[in-house]
Amino acid sequence: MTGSKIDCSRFFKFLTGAGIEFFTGVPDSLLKDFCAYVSDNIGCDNHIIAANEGNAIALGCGYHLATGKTPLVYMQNSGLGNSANPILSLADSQVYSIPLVMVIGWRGMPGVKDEPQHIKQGRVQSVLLDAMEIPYEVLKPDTDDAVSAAQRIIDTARRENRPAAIVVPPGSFCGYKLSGELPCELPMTREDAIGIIVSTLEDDAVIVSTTGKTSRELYEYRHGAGQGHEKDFLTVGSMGHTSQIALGISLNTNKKVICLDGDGSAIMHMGSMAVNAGRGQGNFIHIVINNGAHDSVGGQPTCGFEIDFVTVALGCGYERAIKADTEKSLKKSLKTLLSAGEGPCFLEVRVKKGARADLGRPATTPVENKKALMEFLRQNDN
Ligand SMILES: Cc1ncc(C[n+]2csc(CCOP(=O)(O)OP(=O)(O)O)c2C)c(N)n1
Repeated sequence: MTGSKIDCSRFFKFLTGAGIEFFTGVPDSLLKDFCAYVSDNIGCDNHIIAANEGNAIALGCGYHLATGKTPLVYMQNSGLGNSANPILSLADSQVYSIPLVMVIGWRGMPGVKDEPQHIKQGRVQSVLLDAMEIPYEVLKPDTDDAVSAAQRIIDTARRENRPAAIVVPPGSFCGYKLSGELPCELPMTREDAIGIIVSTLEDDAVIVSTTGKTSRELYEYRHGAGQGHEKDFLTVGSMGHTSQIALGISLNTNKKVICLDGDGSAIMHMGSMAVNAGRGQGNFIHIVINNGAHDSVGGQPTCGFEIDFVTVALGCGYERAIKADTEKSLKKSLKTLLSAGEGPCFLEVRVKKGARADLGRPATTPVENKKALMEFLRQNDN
């Protein structure tokens, strides 16, 4: 039967029937229906949402070493960079030669409208896969076709003991909604928290905001308040690197620099917290808005609610670290941190997941954003 989309249930049943029983990766909006289906239909021991895509490749390799079986590693194509090292120096056929099946969401596919941070990645994706000598097939939006392509890729991965990839264009999978989500008691949304934070800051504070809806909500807040965007750096791509951008700015300005991070993003490159703590100064405030999820790409869970960010921050050596989960405690925490002393500070804000359905996207380009911020920093630090 020919359909116009891939049926998650049939595709998943095919994969498990073909002996693919372990799934790991970092979520992508193009794969959200498939990943939700996997979450609902396989035990959590066999589906692990990894901190970053390189970790997912390594986790899959460990699974293979212990079981001899073939893992599946899913990611957005922006995760290819994170995974290049373990693909080439661990799983590659000239190193440990490990069979694994990658499922890659094709953001920025040529001919399909997408955001600036995805355009180049989407255009060079095939070149990157070719350069890494990863055999791949692009899925067609039809279940039978997708199953045949996946079968060929699994066969290649196993026959040649190497990573091989299935590339997924936008809109390939039929819709599937994760079942059994528990209601969240937390009163604030991310957007509420952003509004409170921005309206509490000193006028000349600089904000570096993380990838996904945080940057979109910050942009809309400024717009709605009739403010310009020159004090904000929107990290539209480069997930997980926001706090290092903020650190780099903060070490070279007298202004307060606020990193608005997400839990998924902070966890993706959590090692940067150790560097922030060691090198950041009193003008650096790292705020993690923790909704326990990769909300921007479908709300898949992170371990954000299972870990204690404040303890991690204090253990790394931030001068102060506090947690807030209500409007009142957020305002109080901000007051404390904004008047704090010498060293870098940390704030975890726990919120419920979710965003407005009509949330817009920045109308300015990344280069316009960069120029305006650089001009603001230059003029105001003189
Ligand atoms: C390297 C990389 N992997 C995956 C993505 C896709 N992605 C964009 S935003 C996002 C979720 C971010 O989660 P979090 O930081 O917790 O913020 P939230 O969306 O929950 O506000 C993901 C996975 C990406 N942009 N880059």
